[in-house]
Amino acid sequence: ATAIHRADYTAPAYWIDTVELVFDLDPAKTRVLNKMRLRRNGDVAPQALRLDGEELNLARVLVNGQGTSFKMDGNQLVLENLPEGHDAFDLEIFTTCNPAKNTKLMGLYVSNDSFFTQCEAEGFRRITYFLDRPDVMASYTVTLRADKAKYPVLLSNGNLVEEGALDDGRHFAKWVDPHKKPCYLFALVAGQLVAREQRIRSRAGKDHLLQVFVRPGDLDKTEHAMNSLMASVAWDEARFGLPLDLERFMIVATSDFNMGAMENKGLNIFNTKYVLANQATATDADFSNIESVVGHEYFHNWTGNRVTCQDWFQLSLKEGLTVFRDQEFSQDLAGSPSARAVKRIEDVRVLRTAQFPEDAGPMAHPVRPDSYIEINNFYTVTIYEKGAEVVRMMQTLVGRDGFAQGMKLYFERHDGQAVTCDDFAQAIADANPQSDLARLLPQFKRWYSQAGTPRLHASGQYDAAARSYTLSLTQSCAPTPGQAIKDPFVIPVNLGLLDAQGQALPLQLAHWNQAESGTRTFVLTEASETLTFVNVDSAPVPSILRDFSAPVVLDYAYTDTELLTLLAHDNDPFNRWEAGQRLALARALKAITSDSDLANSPVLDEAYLDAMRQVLADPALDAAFKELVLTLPSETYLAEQLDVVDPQRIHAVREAMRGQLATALQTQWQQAWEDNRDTGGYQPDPVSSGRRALAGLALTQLCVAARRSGDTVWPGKAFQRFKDAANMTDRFNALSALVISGHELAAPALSRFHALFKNEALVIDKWFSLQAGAPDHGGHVLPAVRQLMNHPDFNLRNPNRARSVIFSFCSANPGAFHRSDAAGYVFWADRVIELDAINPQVAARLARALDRWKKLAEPYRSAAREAIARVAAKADLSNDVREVVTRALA
Ligand code: BAL
Ligand code: ZN
Repeated sequence: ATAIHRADYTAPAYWIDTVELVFDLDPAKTRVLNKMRLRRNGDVAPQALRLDGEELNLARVLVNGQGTSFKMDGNQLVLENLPEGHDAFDLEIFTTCNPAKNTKLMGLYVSNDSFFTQCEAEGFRRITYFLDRPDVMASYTVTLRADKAKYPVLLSNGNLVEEGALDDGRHFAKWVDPHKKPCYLFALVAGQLVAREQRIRSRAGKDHLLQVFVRPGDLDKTEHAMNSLMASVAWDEARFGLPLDLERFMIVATSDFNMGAMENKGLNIFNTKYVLANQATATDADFSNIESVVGHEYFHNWTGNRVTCQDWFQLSLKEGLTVFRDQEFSQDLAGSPSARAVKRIEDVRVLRTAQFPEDAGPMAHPVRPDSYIEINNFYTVTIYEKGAEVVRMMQTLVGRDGFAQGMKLYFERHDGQAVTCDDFAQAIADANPQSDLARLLPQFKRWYSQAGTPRLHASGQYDAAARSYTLSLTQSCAPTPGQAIKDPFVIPVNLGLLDAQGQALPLQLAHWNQAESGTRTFVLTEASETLTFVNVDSAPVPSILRDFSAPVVLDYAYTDTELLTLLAHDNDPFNRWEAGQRLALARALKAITSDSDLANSPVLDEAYLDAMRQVLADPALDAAFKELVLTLPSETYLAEQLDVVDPQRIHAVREAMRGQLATALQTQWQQAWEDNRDTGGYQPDPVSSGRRALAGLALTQLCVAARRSGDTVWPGKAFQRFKDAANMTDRFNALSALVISGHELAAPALSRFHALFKNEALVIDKWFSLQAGAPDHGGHVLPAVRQLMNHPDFNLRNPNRARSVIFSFCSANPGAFHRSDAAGYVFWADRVIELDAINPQVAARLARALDRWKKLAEPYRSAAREAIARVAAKADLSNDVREVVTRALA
């Protein structure tokens, strides 16, 4: 496989104006008749038409109704004898494919006896020969024909214009999409489905039909998805003036899906995980994920579908922007400043534990990559989450209203087009000509072109005599593969100053005429800059990067006293939480890098424990916030702070910290449990879900403390709670408390849980995942995982199930995965190879689990390298896995 380079982009040699597709749906042999109207692109030198196709059987090609010569060049169908000149011509292609055998879940496939499609990025070529690239936008008419009894529901994009009966018990439906679209947004669904329906009238007075299709029996789990969809429609109109542009908007859920969901025009196809929820089967986290994914896919209707990407290098144009929009949506729905901050902290946690490692590893790539081998490998946290941070920084630089103006200009300029990240940034800047963004645009765009996480080094000096405080800021960014030197970024740094008592100090720079209290944004553009604040009455504690105003690592040598002040008083909740994390991090790193005996030298000191006691007992703080502060930095996050990683030491230290926190705060945990255990009738709102989260953490900690002391009361209470719980969140938290604390009651609870939910696939995923992700006690997890793979409910072909067992172990359980006997890595290599033969996209995700192998201490490092090399030595790997392992070994 060869790399594709962004610099090689050329416009298509042909345009496809209309597409008429007729499908005769049959699991083993589906016939696809594709009639297109094409014309040459006059801007490009005359050349053959090269259509992409994959795993298709070609039966017929007609040009203007006549047979024609053609040849195959690899996977491309090449037509050289096409009509000359610029008149449009008809091209008719008849192919068949085998959806039942399609285990890659790209293109047209069968799941639970229904047909689904997934075309992004390059799945449409598995349905018919086509110019499978996002800058070719066509009008689609789609006719579906199938057996009526087996496939009573026939759906495609747009509006249903005709339906009726055919011979032999078959029927048909004809759909016309009123909007032009790239083929990656094509979709069809056929099967036995039922729908929750909702009619809505928009602000603009238009009527729409919203539908959520699921398998019969799941209808009672669709209310939340429908509510989320209605909220999304209302939000996009209110915040950005973007209305729903379709009479009908459909969501369909399938249990076999590579991704979370897909924004096909008017016919979103979702992983069931992000649709189905009721209080008995779904947790608060599920409810919240559904809200944001439903929002995300809906928001793509404008950011992605109305304006799409010129080429796949621009993927973040739609993904970064749409993640930013779904984050803002969730924050706006959350309401209170505290609930907004909780959402922000959760988003930053994802960025720092998943994207920062990616940016520092072998797969590091800019938000707008310059090359790829397999585009499926670039649906990454960098494109999505870092891309969203880049958009967020633009909003910070132009203000919320300025950003809305920029969006307006973007759509005025580009509606109906396939464009680039540059076009987006230009529109936001042009709508705000006086802004820092407009002034600094070329430099700002380094966020698109340079990979790697910048480090922001800050140091402060107070001059009591001059009543001035000097803050020096220096930025740097380590090399990433293919990019040795980085130029300075534009870094918006939100700043505040506190005095020693935690009171906000006015901020006045020497050249600013006015002092301001609260937060000011300083825009760092040079490698190093110094700020001098005047009229500062006492030595300040700086609160830097408030609300995480840029995706950077902040180095500042905070003292404990300073961090305790910030934790207790900062009025920026993000930095308040961050101070607590820094206190824990410093202690963890000290213990990890020493060879102290953890049994005899406690990791946590009284100052830290007391600060945590105060947080837990503080009546002014929300439960959700307390839960975040009391949650220790993850093992993955701890590993990222170290040059050499001993995963077992990290695991042991973190477990020791957890145990200490459990025991030392027992009284407060009990109080937190008592105060929050009963949240009344179930509502998935931020306040009650925060209370359930804190109660859940408290119960786990009480069980952990009990394990240390030998007490059986709390495990008994957890078991009781597990049995009595009125909702899945409380039930699952109680089950987790038993599993995490390693209590013997975990086993009967797990069997009972399985028996209760054996018919609920998504709940059984949780059951698998909890066991594969459990803290390792003496190496028990890997054998348990092997057993789980032999469980009758395990199915490697179902991505959710594969993820629930294999990914939960390899990617989310470092303490169990990184074994000194290398058995975890052997297991990983076997699974990557096994999965690759079934579903390369899922296999390549799993392959990423060893991205950071070079940081590992021996013996892990050599063993990991050997495992990766074993995978790489396999001759018939997919491009997906080959690209990941080749880069890992480079
Ligand atoms: N476009 C792929 C799925 C998503 O990001 O919405
Ligand atoms: Zn998306």
